[in-house]
Amino acid sequence: MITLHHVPLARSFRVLWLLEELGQEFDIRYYSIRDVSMRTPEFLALSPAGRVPVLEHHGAVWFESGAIVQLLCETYPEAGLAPKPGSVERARYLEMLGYAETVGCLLENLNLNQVFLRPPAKPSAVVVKLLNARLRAALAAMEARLEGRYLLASGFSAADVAFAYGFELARYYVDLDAYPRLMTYWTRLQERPAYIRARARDGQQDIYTQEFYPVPEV
Ligand SMILES: N[C@@H](CCC(=O)N[C@@H](CS)C(=O)NCC(=O)O)C(=O)O
Repeated sequence: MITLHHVPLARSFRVLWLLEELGQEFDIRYYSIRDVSMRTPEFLALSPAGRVPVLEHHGAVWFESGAIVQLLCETYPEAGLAPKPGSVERARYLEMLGYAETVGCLLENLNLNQVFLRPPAKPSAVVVKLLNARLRAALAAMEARLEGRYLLASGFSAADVAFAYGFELARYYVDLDAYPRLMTYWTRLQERPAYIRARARDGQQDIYTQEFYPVPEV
């Protein structure tokens, strides 16, 4: 009844993790960014830009991770993973869902330059340096703002699921030790049973071939 279309270590991990937090039973259909499995007419009928995540949910088909996160929180309100409209923390919560994609898009552009360009094409050192600086600035701003155990003062929420996915991937491009509060927060999230279950189902990633991608020499 619930099927997640997923690429290991991709944004679809947000939905995988949230479904585990919600205690839902679901199947996973695995894809790779490195082949044409997301360019078939069948997949494009589910996801217009040929991207993951897609969630098939009791007959409905949803794409865009931020929308899916929100729809799941609305579908299972008893889990209390999103502040209700009109509540004090609603604005902070929605901001963080959007901010997660600010980070996600920086990572996507770094991936395009540093991971997916094939010779003879070469990444622009200037563009990579700029993207890297923007990623560090986006994380530093969160480092300065994070005061409690989670993004929202009231506790764990779907905003953590959305944002932390990007923080985890930033390790391929920046030194995460520069963000000690975010590191402590991130360690706390990794200890959650639902996160551990989600990681176990994530699959073998075939995106990154290096542990770290330094900025190329200009
Ligand atoms: N804003 C979209 C972005 C989705 C997206 O770009 N997903 C990537 C994986 S992280 C993808 O499917 N890329 C395949 C491609 O670009 O061909 C979301 O949050 O769902």
